[in-house]
Amino acid sequence: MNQASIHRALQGSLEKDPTKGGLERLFEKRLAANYTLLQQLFFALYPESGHRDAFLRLQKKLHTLFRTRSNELKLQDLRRLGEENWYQSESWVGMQLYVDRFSGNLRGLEEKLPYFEKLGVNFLHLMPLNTRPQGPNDGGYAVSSYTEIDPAFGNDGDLGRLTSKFREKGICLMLDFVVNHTSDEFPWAERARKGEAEYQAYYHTFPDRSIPDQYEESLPEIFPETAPGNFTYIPEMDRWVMTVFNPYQWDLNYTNPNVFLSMLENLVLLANKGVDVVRFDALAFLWKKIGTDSQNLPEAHRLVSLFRLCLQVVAPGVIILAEAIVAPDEIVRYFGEGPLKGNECEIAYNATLMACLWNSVATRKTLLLNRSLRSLPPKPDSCTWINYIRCHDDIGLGFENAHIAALGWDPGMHRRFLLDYFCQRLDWSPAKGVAFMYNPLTGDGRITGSTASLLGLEKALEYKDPQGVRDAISKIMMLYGIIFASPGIPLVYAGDEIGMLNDYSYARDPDKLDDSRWVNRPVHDWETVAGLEARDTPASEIYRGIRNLVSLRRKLPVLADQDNTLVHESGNDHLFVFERGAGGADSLLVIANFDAHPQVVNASWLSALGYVGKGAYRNLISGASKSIRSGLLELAPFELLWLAKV
Ligand code: OTU
Repeated sequence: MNQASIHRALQGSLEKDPTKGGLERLFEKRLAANYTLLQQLFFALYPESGHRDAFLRLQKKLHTLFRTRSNELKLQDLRRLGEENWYQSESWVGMQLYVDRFSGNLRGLEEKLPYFEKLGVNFLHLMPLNTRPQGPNDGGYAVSSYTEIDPAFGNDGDLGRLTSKFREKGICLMLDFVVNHTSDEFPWAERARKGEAEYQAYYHTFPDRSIPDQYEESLPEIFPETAPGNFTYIPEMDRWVMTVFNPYQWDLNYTNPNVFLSMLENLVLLANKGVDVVRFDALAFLWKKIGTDSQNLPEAHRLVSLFRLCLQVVAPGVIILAEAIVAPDEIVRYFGEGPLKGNECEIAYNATLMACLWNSVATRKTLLLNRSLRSLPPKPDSCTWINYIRCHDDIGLGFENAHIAALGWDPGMHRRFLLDYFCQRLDWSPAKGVAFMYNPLTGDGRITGSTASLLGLEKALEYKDPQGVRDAISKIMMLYGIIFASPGIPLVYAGDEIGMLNDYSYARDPDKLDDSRWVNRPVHDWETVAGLEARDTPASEIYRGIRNLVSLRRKLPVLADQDNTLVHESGNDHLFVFERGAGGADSLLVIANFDAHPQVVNASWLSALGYVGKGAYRNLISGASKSIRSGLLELAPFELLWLAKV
């Protein structure tokens, strides 16, 4: 039983009109319910002997922040908390987009609401809107204010109007909370640079290289090509500052309780703008320790849980997404463990599924996918996934070497093959991906590129290869059909719904040319959108396919994430087979063929599961029943089936 269920019980007894004193009293009840855990977490991070006053400041701050939250949002909190685990519903379908590249600005986005409604998207991840340096700014992840909107996107009034429209239409809003670092133009950084010791203590700063060098012995590099090392010398203050990401992104020092208290305020002020899901960016990096890789440390988990339990006292209807693109076993830990199980993040990116799907595209086999999914530790029943194919970042090959080796492959060679396959180093590969942070010394590297370009559409159009075009479209629909049927919220990366290809214009922009992730951050192609209904193009076929998946998913309550997923061994290494709601009348069996050749599965097995009867099966995606002429059900190359019980 997690704290959310305690709060649900607490509010159950609320008087009819909660705004009259009820909410105020409810705040006290919520604080009391979380108090013990809050105190344990706080003093575990900031020893009581030296931080009693900071804990008192925390309690006062929570009360003040509660008062800053509007009654409308407080009532939404009550409703959300009352709808137990609302975020696990099959009704959610998400889209991730850059407001400027999709619609110019926030006002432009308001005009695009019909586009989302027509497609069926009701969950929007808007990329960072906050003010950022004018030059390189990591796509907005170099934050110069956590509360001010960059004028390029609009202002608070525009966001306020948009979020109230979202609430009206039942659209869920996710915004980033870049919790690990600020830009070097953030007010705290400016004051640190001017020599104010109080603000130098907001970051990890050092007078010389002795401690940075100790850190470097075990710290990996995130951007080895463009930002080697993890520390940057700042002449104005004659000190080194920790910069795990880019030199203009200064890592915050959470051993300083003032950082936590200030960032908690920034978190609540962000939530009070009408945000429903807060994406904790790079939360794996929050706590640093010499002799470790300073990722996924226990203190980082305690810190995230402390944020979570504080936010819950003030705004229990707002939930947290863990952006932890790390090893599979580590990701699940962001849902909370032990007494913190279900008290850390409600949602996490399913980076393991994403990476394994791309591995299956390259190998046409599903062995690693099945093995990795099977070995994922179970997640708390109050948590769920964001399932995605592509996002604004690179594809990290985040699967375990042990699983690769268990399949008889050499992990190093296999990773090299994947980079060669996706990054245009194998002539026969249809993929047109771009290498990201490739290190020729170690062979390490990541991959970027749009879904359509990575799956062969770009190359097929280039070479006027109709079969290649058909295969690419089938693969796009197969991958999205898998995530639409998977437990969690499917997230469409804006542009994928119309098969947008790589955008190479970044190579002409001095602020972007050394970050190939920009190849997959296109300006939305509204001209293609205008022609979707009229013409029969790859874009219109993909768009109709995605829209069909959205509407199908909404009609299938079995797709809600009720911990009801079973990965089957089909006996065919090219097929990925999983079942939702096994044993129930409304269950769904998903079969995906990753091979370029037809593949078969034993019809008597499917019949025993209840999906083949009288020699036929019902595929919900095509809406048609199909008869089987032999003892085998045949799948075309890259075909995806959603089978209902017959
Ligand atoms: C996250 O990145 C964001 O998604 C990236 O866009 C930012 O560059 C980065 O943080 C810094 O804010 O934190 O858990 O491989 O995919 O760093 C991993 C590069 C992250 C990013 C990775 C990711």
